[in-house]
Amino acid sequence: MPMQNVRTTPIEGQKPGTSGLRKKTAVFRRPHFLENYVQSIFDGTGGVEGKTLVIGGDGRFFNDAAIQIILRMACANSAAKCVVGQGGLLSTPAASHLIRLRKADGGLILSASHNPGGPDADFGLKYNGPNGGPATEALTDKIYECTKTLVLYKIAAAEDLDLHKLGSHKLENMVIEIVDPVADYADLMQTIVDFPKIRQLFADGFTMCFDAMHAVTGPYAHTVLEDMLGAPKGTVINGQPSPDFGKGHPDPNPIWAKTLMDKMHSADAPDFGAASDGDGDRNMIVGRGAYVTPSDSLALLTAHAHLAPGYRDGLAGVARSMPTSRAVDRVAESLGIGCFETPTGWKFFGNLLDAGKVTLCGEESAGTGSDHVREKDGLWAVLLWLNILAETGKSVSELMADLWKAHGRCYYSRLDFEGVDSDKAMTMMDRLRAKLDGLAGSTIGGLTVAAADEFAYLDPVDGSQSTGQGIRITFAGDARAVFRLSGTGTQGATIRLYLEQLETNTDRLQEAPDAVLTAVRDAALTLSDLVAMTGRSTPDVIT
Ligand code: VG1
Ligand code: CO
Repeated sequence: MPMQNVRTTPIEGQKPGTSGLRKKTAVFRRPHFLENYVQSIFDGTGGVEGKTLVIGGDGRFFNDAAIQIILRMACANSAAKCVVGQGGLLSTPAASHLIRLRKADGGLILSASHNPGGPDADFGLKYNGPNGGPATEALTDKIYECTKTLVLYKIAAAEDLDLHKLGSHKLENMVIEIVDPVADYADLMQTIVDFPKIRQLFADGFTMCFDAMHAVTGPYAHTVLEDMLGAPKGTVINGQPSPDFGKGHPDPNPIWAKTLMDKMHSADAPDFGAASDGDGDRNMIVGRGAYVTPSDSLALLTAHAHLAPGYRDGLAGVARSMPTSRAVDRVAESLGIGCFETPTGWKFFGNLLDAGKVTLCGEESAGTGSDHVREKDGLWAVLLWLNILAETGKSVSELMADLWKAHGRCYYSRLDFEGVDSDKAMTMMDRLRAKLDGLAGSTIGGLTVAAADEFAYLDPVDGSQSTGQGIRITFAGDARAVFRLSGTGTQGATIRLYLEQLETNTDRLQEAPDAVLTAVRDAALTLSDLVAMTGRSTPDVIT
């Protein structure tokens, strides 16, 4: 079989963001674009000769075609073996698990996660290391450097492989093993949560709706919730992965998972609702008439994890991304365990998990996970919730009310201003940054600034530093506003404004979040001059 060395030239803009490289699908399909990036991943990680790679994606448009290209390139670069999810499917957490289970050298995950899919939408690719987690910043920097000097990539001239045929196949000297994407993951879940207990819960009539949003979690949820745990058929909705996610936006939040939200607020709402994103690493939790913010969900899971067999001995510690609310900090303090604050993106949790410093981690964007893999894991979070609901016999709203009574409530909201002119967004951030030093002590709209800085992270495990990770302004009275620019968008800039207000008065734990957050929102908008600077007065998405 002929191996081709293809001459190429560096392609600009192949810098990985918060979670791999994300671009318009049309950009990924341009001549050499994918190939250049894949070769840069191979080169940047020291070559793939003799290595084993795990490959799979969320099933979006171009998933299978991209996998065929990656397989031919892995072969030409002398990889020993590729383990591929059947049909090219692997949820991000399942891929992370498979890398660890097979002791693979790394993996390529094809996904743009919560971004829409299709020929006119988004595509993405990321590299995970042998620990199953996203490449560290040091490694993504190396990959990016390779993209800037690349002049050649290697590819085998071979026919497409049938990705649906389970078992071992050969491409020249490389073995390709096609595996059931769900089986190993489902086995892992049984070692963490109490399946018999949850099965009993469903047998007793507990009702649930899981919205897979036409994305990759569908097959996992059907198998685990309906087949293994006995939830009635129909518990999982939108469970068939589709290349354009049923023309939807596979982002599990109250805006994009509106069908589920409406159902959970209707008269005949089930006991429990959940949704997951394009690649299955995010989760939304909602009780009957009660939406749970991801930050609160992390705090709740931390408080009750010991009820599940996998965490019976307690947690080593917890970690949250900086913009995530400080609800979990308060729970961690009461448990007497460490709580780490990291920059946004799962790659920053990997070292803490590997070093055994933390057991649970989470982000305000609906990512929660634990040390069972090195990615956030949507279905796992749902199962842990079910375990807790089964053990306590309480409803979602009862559990939340108890949590707030014990620790106070961190009212929380995120405002996203999307598709903002990049220069304007940068200028706004630059001006805000320039003001930070003199802010402490000043009063804005009745709130006094307690501290203001730009978050920088010193990794306590390997000593690496990450700067420029978001501007945070805390106010007297336990309010906080955080500004960041998104690193996953594919068009213009997205400004994220995160708002938080702690309330410990037990008479004020059931207020409308919007009303509670008005003061901090107004102060943040005044301080940043966002409206005048960007010409945008209302956010596109509020979660
Ligand atoms: C967003 C979220 C972040 C998450 C990242 C990847 O990043 O805010 O918390 O880790 O997406 O999640 P950004 O830079 O756009 O704010 V996923 O589910 O896209 O892999
Ligand atoms: Co995702």
